[in-house]
Amino acid sequence: MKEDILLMLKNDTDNFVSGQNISDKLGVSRAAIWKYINQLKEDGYVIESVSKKGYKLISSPDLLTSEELSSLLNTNYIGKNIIHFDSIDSTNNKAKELANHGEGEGTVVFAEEQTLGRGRLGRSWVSPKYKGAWMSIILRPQIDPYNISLITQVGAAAVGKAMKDLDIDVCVKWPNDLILNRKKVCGILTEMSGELNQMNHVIIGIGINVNQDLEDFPSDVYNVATSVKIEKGHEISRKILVAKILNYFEEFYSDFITNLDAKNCLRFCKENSILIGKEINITRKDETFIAKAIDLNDRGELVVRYHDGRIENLISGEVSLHGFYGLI
Ligand code: BT5
Repeated sequence: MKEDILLMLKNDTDNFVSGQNISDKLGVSRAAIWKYINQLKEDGYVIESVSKKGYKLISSPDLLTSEELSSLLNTNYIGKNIIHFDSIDSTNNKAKELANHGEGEGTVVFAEEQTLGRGRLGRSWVSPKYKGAWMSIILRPQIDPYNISLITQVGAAAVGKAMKDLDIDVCVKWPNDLILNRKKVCGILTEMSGELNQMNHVIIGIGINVNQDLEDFPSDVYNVATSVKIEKGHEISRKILVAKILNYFEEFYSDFITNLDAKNCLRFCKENSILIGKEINITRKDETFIAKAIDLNDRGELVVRYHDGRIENLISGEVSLHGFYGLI
């Protein structure tokens, strides 16, 4: 009901919408409308109420809800169903649970805050309230599980292109990071459920630091992390950024699953790679190897050349720029 009232106000922002009109259209009492209007105000909507005239929407908050995002999306299936939480342990956990219960492809789970945000290999992801974009997309690609790592590249290209549109000069750090001014601004966690040759579902979790200040980062990530706000010097609209990401995501992902062709997104990742052409450290268990990153191949693998001339295609793993003490 709250959403229906909001929609009526959004459809007529130039005028007051009378309580009687809302009541007639939605079949709710005037007292109930008053209650919902107050809830909307608590959510951050600025609504002018004038007796005998009704309600007028003055401004909307920067929330990652379906009401705020749907008019900005031009997708056919990505983000057509948005599930929004004020606070949750991890959007990837929720998306996985929903996917296991049959939730369809393209559903996106958002949370304003994650209390147990996850990185790869059991690491944690700092996700303070209203400051970032913490989201997970449910996918059901009919592809060989062998190609799963390409989905991370699709996500990286979508985030990267969206940021560039907003004049945020990010680089892609294979396999799952976006880097802004030599610090991590976005991390991607792709998780799959399925058998050896049969994919059940894939969850791509994307975490973007948007409007944090330096003090929002705890001391253990302070040196490696940054936000768009820190680097640009001003806040940006999370909903505009997120809508652009989902629009690009559908474009790249559809290309990939319908034509089994990820070359557009791979071209973006390659052209904006922070690693290609540089010496990198490759860490495996407790050992570190030095090699030069020379290419991103059409399976989304990082091609590296060791000092002895040996070439290897890395499927995933821990890499960092040599000489930067693991910072990037
Ligand atoms: C990642 O892991 O970069 C994947 C992060 C994915 C987060 C999203 S948010 C929505 C969805 N739901 C989830 O629960 N997760 C996904 P990894 O490459 O393992 O990097 C993790 C490391 O990054 C940590 O060990 C920290 O050093 C650092 N880190 C933690 N929080 C960070 C932040 N907000 N910004 C930058 N770096 C951070």
